[in-house]
Amino acid sequence: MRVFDSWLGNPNPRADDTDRVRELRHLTSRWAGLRTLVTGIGLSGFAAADALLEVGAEVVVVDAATGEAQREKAQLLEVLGATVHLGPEHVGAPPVPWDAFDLVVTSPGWHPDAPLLVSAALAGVPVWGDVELAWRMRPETGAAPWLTLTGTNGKTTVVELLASMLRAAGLRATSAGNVGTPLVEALRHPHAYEVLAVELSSYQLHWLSTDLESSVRPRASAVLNIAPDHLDWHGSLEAYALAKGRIYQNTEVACVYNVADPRTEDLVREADVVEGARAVGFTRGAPGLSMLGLVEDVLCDRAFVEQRQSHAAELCSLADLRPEGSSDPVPPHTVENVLAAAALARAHGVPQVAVRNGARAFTPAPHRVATVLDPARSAGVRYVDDSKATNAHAANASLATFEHVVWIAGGDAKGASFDDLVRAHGPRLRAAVLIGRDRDLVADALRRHAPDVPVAAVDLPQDGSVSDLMDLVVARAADLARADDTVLLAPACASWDQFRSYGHRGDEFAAAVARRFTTPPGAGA
Ligand code: UMA
Repeated sequence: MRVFDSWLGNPNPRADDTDRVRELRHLTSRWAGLRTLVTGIGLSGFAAADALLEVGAEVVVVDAATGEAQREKAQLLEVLGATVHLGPEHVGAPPVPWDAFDLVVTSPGWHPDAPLLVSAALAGVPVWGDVELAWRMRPETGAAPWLTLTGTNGKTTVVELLASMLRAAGLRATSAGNVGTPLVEALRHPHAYEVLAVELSSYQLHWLSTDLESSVRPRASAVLNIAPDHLDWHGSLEAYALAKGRIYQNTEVACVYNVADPRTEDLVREADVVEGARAVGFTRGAPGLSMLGLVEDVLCDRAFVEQRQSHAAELCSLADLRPEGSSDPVPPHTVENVLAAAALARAHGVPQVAVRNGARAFTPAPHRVATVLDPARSAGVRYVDDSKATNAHAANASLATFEHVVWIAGGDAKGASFDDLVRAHGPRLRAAVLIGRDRDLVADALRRHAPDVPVAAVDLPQDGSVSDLMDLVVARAADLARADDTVLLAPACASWDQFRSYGHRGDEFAAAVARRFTTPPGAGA
């Protein structure tokens, strides 16, 4: 047995795959009788246990939680033949000695230093994530190829854009993975998909098999960007980046990287890929050879065209990326997202026209740089909800979209610092309205790097609700804004200190804007 001391830069041990586990390569391998311990009964754990039971494996499931959702799922799995242990007392050590197990399949949210996973490694029992399991459960022939992507921000948007482009090409495609549908579930869909658009988190990438040769082999793969996030889970930015870089491993056709983020290109350079796989960049500038990029207002491809030495193929224009009838500026990161999705789609042979039709058909999920009130109805000021900007990297992208901004920021900073963000955007800030637990961190950065920017701090009123808070925030922002400015909710922080979620925070903002600017029926002149 070999135990990795520094698997992907992570200090936690990891056991190599055993012979019994190494032979599991496709759906018709010898799954029957495989003795598995599944950790977690959430989305991925439930799907993994269900799939394993169907192929005749012996399945034990453990989960620290004992809520109604867990109990219901436990009952279902028990009917199918699993043994389930719920409660914190069951997640510190295996329910029976480790020699009763061949494999642990872990849910991505389990930390690598969870005592159970460390104990499995020390006992020589390999641990896979649900993504590795899904890969090994593909049919031996005719399996749908995977187009995979990861990144600190933009993953969900790009995976949905990619799925839209694949469908526009007439392919039976869906998005799966971190975006919500576990991969094992997508694989078992009764009407098999022809190709999968796969979003992978750094957690999921961490738990790929140590047997790299048999592990996931994407047709094309992309890292969109890398910025500090989830450092508590991975231990360091280096370990986080290395986990992300695993996505390029075994890529067959194209490793897609972000020209503006050299770390992503470095990861391609270090990856062990299938012979013939190419590095393909995407850029908001003019594309070099083997890149997709922007020339004036046209998104074009100089990577997947025959005469790429001298030619670029037109994919779509900026106008195709705006909602029908909208005159909103196209945020720079939207261009990058479309180019990244297009690179993955083109690597799979999707024609130019389908890239354009897929981009046009795509509707972004809410709370992502969404205009909630047209300037014509609010004294020339645009109100924009980017509540999804829960870290500085994401806020950076939306702040870069607008010329003069009244910035609404603050919340749970998750240990981050805001110096770089304020240094980059200070000159275009008209004012800042700050909320939430860590608002002083943002205020301090403003004081250091943009001391002339007026700052208003808004507290939750005593006995008031978050709706009252947002009314005050919008009122302050409206007072500070001038015609042609944008009032931008891009908090650079998580919302949990005051709101249920970033969605809740964005909804409250939009509602407060509507209350302030919508004339009640019958109140008009
Ligand atoms: N649990 C324990 N002990 C632990 C940790 C968790 O018992 O130490 C149990 C919980 O009680 C719960 C279960 O494990 O019952 C949850 O497992 P999980 O956290 O892995 O969550 P799943 O429901 O399986 O969802 C996971 C992804 N969640 C995480 O990575 C945290 C989902 O991504 C993903 O959509 C889903 O698999 C399907 O693939 C969500 C996410 O927040 C959206 N991802 C992070 C992000 O995007 O930043 C990485």
